[in-house]
Amino acid sequence: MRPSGFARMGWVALTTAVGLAAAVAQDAGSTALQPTRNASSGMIWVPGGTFTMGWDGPEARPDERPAHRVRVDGFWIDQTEVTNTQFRVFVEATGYVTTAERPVDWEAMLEQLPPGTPKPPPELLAPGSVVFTPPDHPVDLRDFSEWWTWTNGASWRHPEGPGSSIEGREDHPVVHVSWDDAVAYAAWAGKRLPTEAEWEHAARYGRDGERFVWGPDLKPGGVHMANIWQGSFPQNDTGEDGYTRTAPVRSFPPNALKLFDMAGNVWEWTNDRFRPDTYTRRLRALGPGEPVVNPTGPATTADPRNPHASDSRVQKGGSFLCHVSYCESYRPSAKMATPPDTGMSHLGFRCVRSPVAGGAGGESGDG
Ligand SMILES: [Ca+2]
Ligand SMILES: [Ca+2]
Repeated sequence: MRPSGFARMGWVALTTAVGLAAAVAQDAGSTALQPTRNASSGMIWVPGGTFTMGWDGPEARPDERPAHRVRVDGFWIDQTEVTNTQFRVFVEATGYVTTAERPVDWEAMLEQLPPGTPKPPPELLAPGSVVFTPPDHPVDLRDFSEWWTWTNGASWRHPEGPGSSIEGREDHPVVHVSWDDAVAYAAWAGKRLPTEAEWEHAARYGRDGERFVWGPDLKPGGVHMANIWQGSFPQNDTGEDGYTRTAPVRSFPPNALKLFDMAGNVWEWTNDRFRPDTYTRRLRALGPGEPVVNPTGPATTADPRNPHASDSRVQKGGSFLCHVSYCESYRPSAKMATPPDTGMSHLGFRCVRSPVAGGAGGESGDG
């Protein structure tokens, strides 16, 4: 069998983090008085506002449609993706062990697989993660197992597997972190993961209704605006933008809010559950002309790529693997969905913080 759709239902590693979680910081005060940058924590204030979420252009996939008006309250957001150095501080302070560093719980994983799936060989249940391994020839783009390989020993410390390390990549985004890992880090830091709406609002800020977070053209004036893929996917990345695989955060121009890598470099976990019909369902419950206010995603998952998964979360922003011929997911409306126990070579995160404690749950009208 293929390694399970790569789902790893491991230990839901919140116990440590919950015990250590700082109370949500009280950056309270009126929005008008909020400073624009919280230098001590590397966060940027995102003013609340109304924006157009989703995309109706010809390149939009069904899960990006229909575009609709959304209003979100103001919040703080990390200026960069969480780096290896930042994640190391968390691990050293807490002793946290990531999902990829733990053996796979076969009984739990079985719940995400078709009934009767045979137990895989022991090496597939040993600690590991899914590593991007480019083939040396053109492949069928419908079969992602052509360029993803389950690799024992791969983790945030060893991004390409045993023998690789993050030495010299201290300021690169951490990768091979599951959603559970990201939530644990956020709780420890007194932060949380963004909703998809918060993430897209911050990404689009000042560029409402544009195709990219910087405007309508992929390379304005010939300048590379994001760490993505050039060449033939997945066998030959020419690295014309300066990087194959991850780049140090802050390597490309920031968006209007001075946020880096809101397009490309690594995908970023959000808190929202995935359904391909989220926006259709959202608008069904709404009167004409009204914006959706602070949406938090559907209460239940339906992920066609992981049909047996009881949970699947949304990622945003695309990655160094995105290319116009394959996914073009460096557009701010694009998204990916992954079970929360899975990490990959191109998947990281950044955190947000509410000015007052916020709640979580399904959107009204969902269920
Ligand atoms: Ca690149
Ligand atoms: Ca990114």
